[in-house]
Amino acid sequence: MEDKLKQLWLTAQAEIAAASPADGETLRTKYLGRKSELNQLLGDIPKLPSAERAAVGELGNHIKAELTRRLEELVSRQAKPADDLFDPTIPGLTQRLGRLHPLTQTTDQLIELFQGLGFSVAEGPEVETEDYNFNLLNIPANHPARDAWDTFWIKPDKGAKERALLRTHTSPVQIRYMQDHRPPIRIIAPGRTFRYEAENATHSAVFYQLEGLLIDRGITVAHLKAVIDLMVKGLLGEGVKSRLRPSFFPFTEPSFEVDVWFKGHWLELMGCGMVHPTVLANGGIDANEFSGFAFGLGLDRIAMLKYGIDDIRLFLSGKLDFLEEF
Ligand code: FA5
Repeated sequence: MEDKLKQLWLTAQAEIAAASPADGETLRTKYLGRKSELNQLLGDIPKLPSAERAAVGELGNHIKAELTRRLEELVSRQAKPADDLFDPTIPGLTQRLGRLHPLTQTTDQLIELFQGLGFSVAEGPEVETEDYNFNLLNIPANHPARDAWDTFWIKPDKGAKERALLRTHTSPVQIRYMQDHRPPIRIIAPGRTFRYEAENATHSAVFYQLEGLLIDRGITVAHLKAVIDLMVKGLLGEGVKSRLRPSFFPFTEPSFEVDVWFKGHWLELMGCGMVHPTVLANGGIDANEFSGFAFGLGLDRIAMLKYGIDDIRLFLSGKLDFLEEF
């Protein structure tokens, strides 16, 4: 009896699973009707020896209850007209659209601005040699100016002739470009830079710079100042206060720092100056014939000003609620 019940259960289950709602009534008669096999088996239970009766009875009732439930479920599927499943008032699933990172937006805007002035975009490697990052920029080993760039050095391969590092600024692109091109030169070079520095609201160990380099005959500080003014105003607005402050960089002479007034204090935005004759010579350019200016601005800093962000660390935090504001 127990085997018969189990066999019946397996057959019924398979048939119900494969059935369509329209078969519901037929199957109910077949498996639960008065003349069904199940009903007959249940009717025979009282004839069993008393030791088996309880267990078989329980199995029989369980199968009956389960078949009833499954058949009801099968029929109820039919009860819903297909149209009910489509509710046009439910809001659609919106696609989450990606967007450009605020630093990318700022970079793109600067590229557009400078392309309008006839500059083109150049690039250089993030892993640099000591020569390009320092020596050829007039910063020899042991020069105190190196202290301005706390450097991530890369463990040298055995037999390597030169030390490698993560570039501390985008200025090496100046030399690389001069070595490959003759003046007139007008380039910008945006890119990622690295410094072994303690991080705070305005300093990050990984940040972005945009280098600018213009070389031609008769270029003076007046040209530099005009371009910087145009850039600051074009990006941050006509009314933005900025100042040029005398400074020192080994690769420019004279050198300046550009500061912008931000939330009650001057924020250092960029370094700049007239390209040092030694640097021109290292790039293969005759300093008697040509002169030029260069600048290196902090892209994170300028994006902070533009969007009113007060902590630089947010840029690389990967926080979606921050990124979705732009
Ligand atoms: C330089 O890196 C020079 N290469 C700039 C330059 C280029 C001068 C060409 C002259 C000619 P400095 O270390 O000051 O300079 O950095 C330039 C700018 O990068 C700073 O003004 C600042 O805006 C940004 N910056 C520097 N350090 C950080 C930092 N840790 N986090 C975020 N921004 C930084």
